Amino acid sequence: MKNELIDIQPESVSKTLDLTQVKPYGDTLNDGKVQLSFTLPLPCKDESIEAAKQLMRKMGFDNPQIVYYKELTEGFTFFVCYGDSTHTVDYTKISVPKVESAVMTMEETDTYIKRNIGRRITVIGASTGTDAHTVGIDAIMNMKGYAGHFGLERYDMFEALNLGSQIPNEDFIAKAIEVKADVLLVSQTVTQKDIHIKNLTELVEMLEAENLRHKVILICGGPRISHELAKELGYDAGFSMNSYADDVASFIAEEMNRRIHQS
Ligand code: B12
Repeated sequence: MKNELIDIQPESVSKTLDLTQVKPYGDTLNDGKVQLSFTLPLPCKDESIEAAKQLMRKMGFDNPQIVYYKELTEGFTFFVCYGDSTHTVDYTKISVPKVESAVMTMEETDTYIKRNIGRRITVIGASTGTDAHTVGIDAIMNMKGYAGHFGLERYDMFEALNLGSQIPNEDFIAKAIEVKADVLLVSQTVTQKDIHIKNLTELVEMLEAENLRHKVILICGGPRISHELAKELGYDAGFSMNSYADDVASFIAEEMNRRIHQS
């Protein structure tokens, strides 16, 4: 099966790699080796180690090995295990929805906005709800940037306002109205008990109630956010790990241009 992936693999791999049956790689191709860790609500004893191994087999791992275990607290044991995956996936059948925009440099985006929008774009961002994680939204917005990518505050054509973390949705919307924001950036890191879904959905509902949803570009991001999830929740785009201000800035510029020419 010809695939662009094959072109980047060394010949020794591309000759033997079957993209319709991909499995994890450890020491040798197709050995299926996996390392995983979990905690069982069991005391630290031999029967619990056996329970962990049986669980591994039920999860589809051959040759389960417990390579480390430790009592976390009375009645709870943490395990690090190795096993050989018996499952494979068909890579050729996978298609993942992605943000469809060409990524421009900061200078190119500024020029694009000057030419096509003709004014500065106001962006506000925050980690909303109870989420206290600021590093993600800072990475996208801060002047000094992240991993060699300047944040939106550095761009000539963005007016960027970072509200920080733990911002209730109502305060976020009030500020968006006050500064006449064109774009809302929401960061969500904590996903325990699906709290991110609740926060993100609530924001969309509140924007709709204020008749604002269609007037703004609404973007969310975070380590467990995908573009697909973002769209499902009523956002224009979602960005996950390894995304930078360049990606977001390019999307905003192109989306605003598209909307101007649509109306
Ligand atoms: C630092 C940290 C903290 C710090 C945060 C300090 C701060 N000022 O931010 C403190 C100590 C406060 C903290 C607290 C907690 N944390 Co914490 N924390 C982390 C840690 C170690 C790093 C997160 C981070 O900064 N990543 C770096 C940034 C750059 O990555 P990022 O957020 O993914 O951002 C990138 C993309 O996702 C994207 N992006 C992110 N946001 C946005 C927004 C937009 C609009 C766009 C376009 C893109 C975008 O772009 C960024 C750049 O590429 C992670 C573990 C880890 N190693 O990841 C745990 C982690 C996130 N924390 C976790 C937890 C559970 C908590 C607590 C609940 C712990 C507790 N029981 O108290 C509390 C929650 C507090 C709260 N109310 O939110 C869990 C979350 C699990 C989950 N999925 O829910 C993690 C994964 C640790 C773990 N393995 O359990 N935490």
